[in-house]
Amino acid sequence: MKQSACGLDCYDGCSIVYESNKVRGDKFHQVTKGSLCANVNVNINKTPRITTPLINGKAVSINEALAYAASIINDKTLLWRGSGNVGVMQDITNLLIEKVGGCLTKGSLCDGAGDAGITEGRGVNLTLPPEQIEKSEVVVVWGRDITVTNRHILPFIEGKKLIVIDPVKTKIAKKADLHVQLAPRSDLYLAILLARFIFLEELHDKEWLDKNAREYEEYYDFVRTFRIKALLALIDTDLDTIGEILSLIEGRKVVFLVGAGVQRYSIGDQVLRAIDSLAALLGLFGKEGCGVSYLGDSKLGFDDPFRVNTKKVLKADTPFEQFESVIIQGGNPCESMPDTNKVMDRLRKVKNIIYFGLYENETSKLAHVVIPAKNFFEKDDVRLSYGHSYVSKINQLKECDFGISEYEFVRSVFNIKKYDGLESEEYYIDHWLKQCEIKEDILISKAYKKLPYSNGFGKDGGDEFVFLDDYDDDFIEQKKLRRPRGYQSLSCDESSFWLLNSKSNNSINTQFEQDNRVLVHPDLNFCDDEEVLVSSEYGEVVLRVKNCTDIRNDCVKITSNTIGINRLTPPTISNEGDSACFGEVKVRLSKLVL
Ligand SMILES: Nc1nc2c(c(=O)[nH]1)N[C@H]1C(S)=C(S)[C@@H](COP(=O)(O)OP(=O)(O)OC[C@H]3O[C@@H](n4cnc5c(=O)[nH]c(N)nc54)[C@H](O)[C@@H]3O)O[C@H]1N2
Ligand SMILES: Nc1nc2c(c(=O)[nH]1)N[C@H]1C(S)=C(S)[C@@H](COP(=O)(O)OP(=O)(O)OC[C@H]3O[C@@H](n4cnc5c(=O)[nH]c(N)nc54)[C@H](O)[C@@H]3O)O[C@H]1N2
Ligand SMILES: [Mo]
Repeated sequence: MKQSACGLDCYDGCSIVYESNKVRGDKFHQVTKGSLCANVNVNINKTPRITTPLINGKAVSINEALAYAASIINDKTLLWRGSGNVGVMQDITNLLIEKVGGCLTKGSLCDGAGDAGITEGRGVNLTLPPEQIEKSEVVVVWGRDITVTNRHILPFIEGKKLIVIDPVKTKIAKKADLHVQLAPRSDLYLAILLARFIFLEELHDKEWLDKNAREYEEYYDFVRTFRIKALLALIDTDLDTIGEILSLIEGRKVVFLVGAGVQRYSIGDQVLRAIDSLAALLGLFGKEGCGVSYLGDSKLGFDDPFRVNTKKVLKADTPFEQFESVIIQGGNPCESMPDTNKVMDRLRKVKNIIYFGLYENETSKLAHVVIPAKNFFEKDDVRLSYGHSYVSKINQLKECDFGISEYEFVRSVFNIKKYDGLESEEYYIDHWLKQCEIKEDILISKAYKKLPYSNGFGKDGGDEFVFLDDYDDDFIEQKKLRRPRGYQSLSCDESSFWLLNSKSNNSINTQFEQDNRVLVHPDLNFCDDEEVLVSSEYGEVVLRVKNCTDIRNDCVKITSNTIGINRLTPPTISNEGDSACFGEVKVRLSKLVL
């Protein structure tokens, strides 16, 4: 029996047990407690792998591919790394890029905007331990599709009062005491409106605020500049619902489980900051059974041996064409980046693309050099998590005679180029492991705090919480929100729909099963399985209709494993955090003329 952990990009970071060629969950793991999802149990094994190295479409040996790669990696090289595997050893390629004077990326396709907002308000983004979630009385699931993306949290919230805030009636919303099916992109305004009523009804925790966030009177002035009626219309809710939310959370131990869904917008940082501000008003930081959980900064507090100082370009809007060679490692930008048409145009201008990955996809098809990688079953690594603070050692469980690990890739290129300075693989793995705390054989991250922010905010504690104090939203007309009269509904016109992004059970982003559906409300009068052209100002894609009463009739929903979804999405970069804004777009639907 061997122990290891799943390396896929997910909150849960399951630890696994391997016995007689079978993978199962580890029932002793503090969070994931034994069950595994289909992705790590089934889908990863049935997805065909790239097994042959290629140079310009011709099969070559791995040594030939590496020699060629080494000859084209230089100071005009960009490394674009995805999150196909979130083990820490993925970042070892930074050392190669530093050595050749190449370029890396900054920002994110994922949680960067929200993370920036959290950092503005709290100073650091600490993970709320699942043990605190378990101690709460009320759980607010806010733009997180937990039955799909974070299912191991479910046992921790069982039996609690449940509020779900999501434009989609998700599986968890169907079980909730209250589902607020708000308009997309209105969470900032909901958080502001709730704060306003908390002040009005004097529900704020003055004792806590006087110690930890003394500027709350200024926040009251700020939230009062918004018109209640305009906010209600924008959120598409009413005063009864606001009252219901407040009566459920008043005086209770409340946890907000905030997901990436609320912040896939230019204002994503403000959304998280407004939600944090709401939590601060209620005094929910640093207390048992309370807090705001978001995707935590898993590397916080660690000395990172792969942190390097290189040039960086945006990850979400990458100027690929400025480079002579581009290495794509553990990612699939031709499907996962926003504005696919622009991404493809830019990548086609690159002389040499090296694809270092597991599966054939739109990105590998464009590559000049293909290098098969090992998956997380086939190499050693260390797994941190953005959902909890437990650390797992990833141990090699299986052999792979065709692929190479990221360490082996870097080692080979160092050898070919006669570079020195690379330590052994064990050295780096140990470097991460030895920084962890060990409690009863369990590895715990440096940043673990039993009660985050109980000593105040900021890097070293002791600071105060900083309320949202500025407001900047170009996408909607601000003056209508703040001017006394003349407000018109800002939701979409009848022929355009918000694009809702979400994840699916049988895929992790673009890995494993793919989809070809657009979910629409039956009000729109499409037939199931009918093909429709979905278009935006950036591009178009033909998808099959699935009627669904769980979504609002001003939205369509497409999951992130749908080929072509990103032909529709904008290259917009969030105001803070350099993040992609997959949700900030309206699409049209047209019947296909036969
Ligand atoms: N099975 C599976 N699990 C995964 C993944 C996967 O692909 N498959 N991906 C992993 C990754 S990379 C990530 S980042 C996490 C992300 O997982 P989550 O944090 O759950 O984020 P999303 O899946 O982006 O969106 C969650 C919810 O946000 C809602 N939403 C969309 N727009 C809005 C809005 O404006 N306001 C509100 N309130 N809600 C909105 C969607 O309807 C959806 O239900 O999941 C991880 N886990
Ligand atoms: N429209 C829309 N687009 C989205 C999202 C959305 O919600 N909507 N979500 C965004 C989010 S949250 C994320 S995190 C990104 C993810 O986007 P990417 O980071 O591009 O991840 P994937 O598309 O899953 O591609 C992962 C690839 O990594 C490779 N891989 C897997 N394991 C390994 C390994 O061990 N080594 C190497 N070398 N390669 C490996 C596989 O070949 C796989 O094709 O997508 C974003 N794109
Ligand atoms: Mo993500």
